[in-house]
Amino acid sequence: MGKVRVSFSLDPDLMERFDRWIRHRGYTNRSEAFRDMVRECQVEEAWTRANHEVAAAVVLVYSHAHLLSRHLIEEEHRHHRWVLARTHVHLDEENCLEVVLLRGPAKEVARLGHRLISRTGVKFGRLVPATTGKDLI
Ligand code: NI
Repeated sequence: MGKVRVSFSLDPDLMERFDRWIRHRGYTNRSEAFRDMVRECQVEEAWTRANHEVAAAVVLVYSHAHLLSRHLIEEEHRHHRWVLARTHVHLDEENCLEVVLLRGPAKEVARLGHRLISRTGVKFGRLVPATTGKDLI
């Protein structure tokens, strides 16, 4: 596939910060960093379209004392169409870490993710928006 050459101007300070940032991230050149930034914009944009198919990871930390596992599993069963997989590890005597992988229309995936996170007893919850990768180059 051919490439398009892009040139744009930036303040020297901003360029310096960008170069520092790409070094910290482990990029070896500006082009690869820029490509990833554009892909990130694409993923973000896809999430604004309700029916667009997306993937996501929901990260949950909770105390198993709340019988929360059961509620979470019930919720996942109710929306099994969107649940790809789940992983549960016992962090210590009390705490559990769970990662639920979802795939489906952005609206449904976001709704289910937020429903899991907002359950009483969840100490930490994050919906990590991802992509099925189909539309990315
Ligand atoms: Ni556990």
